[in-house]
Amino acid sequence: MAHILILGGDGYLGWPTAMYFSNRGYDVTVVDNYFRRNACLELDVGMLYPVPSLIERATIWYKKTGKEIKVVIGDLSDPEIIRSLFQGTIEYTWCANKKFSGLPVTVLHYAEQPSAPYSLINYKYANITLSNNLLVTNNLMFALRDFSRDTHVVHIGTMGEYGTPNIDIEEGWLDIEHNGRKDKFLFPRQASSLYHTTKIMDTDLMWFAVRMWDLCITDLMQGPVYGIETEDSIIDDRLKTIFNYDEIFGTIINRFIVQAIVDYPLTVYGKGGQTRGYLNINDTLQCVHTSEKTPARKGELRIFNQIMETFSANDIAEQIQRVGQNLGYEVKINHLENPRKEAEEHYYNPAYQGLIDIGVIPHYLTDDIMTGMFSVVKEFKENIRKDVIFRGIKW
Ligand code: USQ
Repeated sequence: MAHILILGGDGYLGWPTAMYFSNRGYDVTVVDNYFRRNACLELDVGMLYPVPSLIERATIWYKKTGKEIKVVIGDLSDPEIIRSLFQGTIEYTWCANKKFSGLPVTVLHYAEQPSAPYSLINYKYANITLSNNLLVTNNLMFALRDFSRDTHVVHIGTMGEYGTPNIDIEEGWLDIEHNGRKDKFLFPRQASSLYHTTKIMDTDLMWFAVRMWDLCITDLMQGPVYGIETEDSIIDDRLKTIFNYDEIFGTIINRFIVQAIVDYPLTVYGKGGQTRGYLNINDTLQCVHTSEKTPARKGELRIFNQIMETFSANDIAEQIQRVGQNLGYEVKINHLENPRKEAEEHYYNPAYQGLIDIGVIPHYLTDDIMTGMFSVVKEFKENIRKDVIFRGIKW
């Protein structure tokens, strides 16, 4: 069984990824320090439903499927934790069989503070974001250099690295001709939050490690993800992923569906022309799996834009209003003063063919998919707290 190490295995994407690979015959180890849960508690952001601990979830998974997901609770910004995962000296917090799985064939790196608003609450949260995200990535690069240069890394980057330039966005790289000479460089990057800036810095750290030590890395520039259920979570309600609808950790589509259900006018920021590339959580799993099956070459930093379609904030609000009204909700749309500093009307034309070329089949945000999300969220309506939906964290 191929060993997959998932860094950040307790988060919105990490836990569904762990079940997905476990169900498909991989030997999975997850590592997490409960950053997301602790931050949700500290900042009192609420969640759609309580989520069992990682150990409880791995135990439920084992009982239901007979498959083991090994769990390590540890802070990956501590280099010794990452190194021990490669050296075989790690102490598992939970596993059914105590045997070390050996060097990972692939590392999936999700272990980052993922929220733009969190990174701009104040200097303290900015520093937590910078130190966690950069140290984890750097610790991973050195562990690979020292113990396992052939391990393929799949890192979740962000489309936000590119910002919203007035030219077409390529997949990671740009051919440049200057004074009659040609070369290929990382596509120019200009993020509009400190969180997104750490992802630019991650790409730079990984590109350095690839050039110096011939590592093999795939960096997936992902857009905002939506969705709750995955094929693997439907066997038990307690296996559902962490679902946030608050201003800090919730992303726009998930937030708007929750807002529609509790009759909270949809919080479109500013003019609502902000356009991004979106994807279903199930397509995140598919993209990561397809990247894992067709790894980057040694000495290659391979970059894909991981989105399936583009929408403006207004497009999303209008679709949710239409679907919500068909379901009997009275959905209002509100244009709030934008707490973020971002272009509200801009050119946006990213390329996103690379993942399709290696076999990904896109799924789209249809009215049916939205209706399915409404029906899951509705079950937890009583838990929804209106006070956490908008607090106005300013850039
Ligand atoms: N927006 C609203 N109203 C809201 C929430 C968001 O109009 O209530 C707008 C924002 O102003 C922004 C867009 O919707 O223009 C997306 O915002 P978001 O909060 O859904 O996503 P973002 O902050 O960009 O970050 C999310 C994830 C992050 C990931 C990123 C991909 O939290 O981890 O990297 O999406 S991307 O946006 O492509 O950079």
